[in-house]
Amino acid sequence: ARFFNGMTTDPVVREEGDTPRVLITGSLGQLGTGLAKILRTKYGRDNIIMSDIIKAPKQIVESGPYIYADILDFKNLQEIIVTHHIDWLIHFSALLSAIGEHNVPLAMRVNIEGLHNVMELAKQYRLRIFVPSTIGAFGPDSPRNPTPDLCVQRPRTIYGVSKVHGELLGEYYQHKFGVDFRCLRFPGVISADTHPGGGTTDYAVQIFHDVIKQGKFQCYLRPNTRLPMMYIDDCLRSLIEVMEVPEEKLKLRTYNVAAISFTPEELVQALKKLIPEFHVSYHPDSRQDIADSWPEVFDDSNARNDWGWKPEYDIDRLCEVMVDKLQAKYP
Ligand code: AKB
Repeated sequence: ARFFNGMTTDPVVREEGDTPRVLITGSLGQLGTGLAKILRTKYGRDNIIMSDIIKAPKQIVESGPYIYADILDFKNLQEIIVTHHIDWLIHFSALLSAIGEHNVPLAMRVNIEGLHNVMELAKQYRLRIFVPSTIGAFGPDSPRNPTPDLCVQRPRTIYGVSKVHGELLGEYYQHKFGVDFRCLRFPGVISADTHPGGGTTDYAVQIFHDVIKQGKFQCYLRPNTRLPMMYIDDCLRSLIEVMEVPEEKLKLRTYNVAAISFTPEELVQALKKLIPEFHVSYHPDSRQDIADSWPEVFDDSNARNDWGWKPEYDIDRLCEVMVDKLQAKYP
């Protein structure tokens, strides 16, 4: 038996092409439910384990395996990996940018200590691990239009600091221990079925709900604040594509992925093509300072060249699908 991280038994290493068994942490957030649905169709319902620390709604529990997993409890995580024969770990648990600023100690625990736990697990159990990063991993000294993969980062939020730490630690574990770490920097993600929580880009989701339900919207960013954004289907497709790409194609372990960049004003204009009458007012708050330090346009040419990334949703298509879905939800 090989000596492996203090254990004398060989870890079971999955063969390329085997159906992966996947654990998703923080799966009740904005991305987990949609990702689990797609992965279950591809790899089988029971191979995708959703997890979080709160009780899930009935439809989640009925849709496939859902378990309790606390990313701060290393032993609990070890037990889950072993019991469920996990091969891939998709680590979504995190506090987003705006809420992180209001609870820095909690953000440090969840975003940094939690990450340490999952990186160690990936090393011990030879997991392929995905950790999302973000436009928020850049800061006021970064080139903002366009922002390439490799440049000065130096973010000013605890969220951004924890994400740069995640990128660097993952890349370190990859070259030092051979951990199959994969990471994408996502723009603001826009979805109709699930809500983001505590982010700086959330206005671009909220506007659809408020305009459809109340015919008005109050925006916490100035009308000309340009940020990179992406519809959830593009986001989840990029994640699955980067998880499935053969290792030798990955020249980087952390890639920018981009789709659209717009300002609140441009989103309002695009939405007015579908819903001509609604009222918008602008009252910038502390999220404006965060947005002002982030990229305006993301350069994702490495993802496009290395593994064929290509977004499908522009601003008009994004508005059409959001309005269709939310008008059906709030008739
Ligand atoms: C946030 O606004 O904090 C997130 C992000 C861009 O990472 N949506």
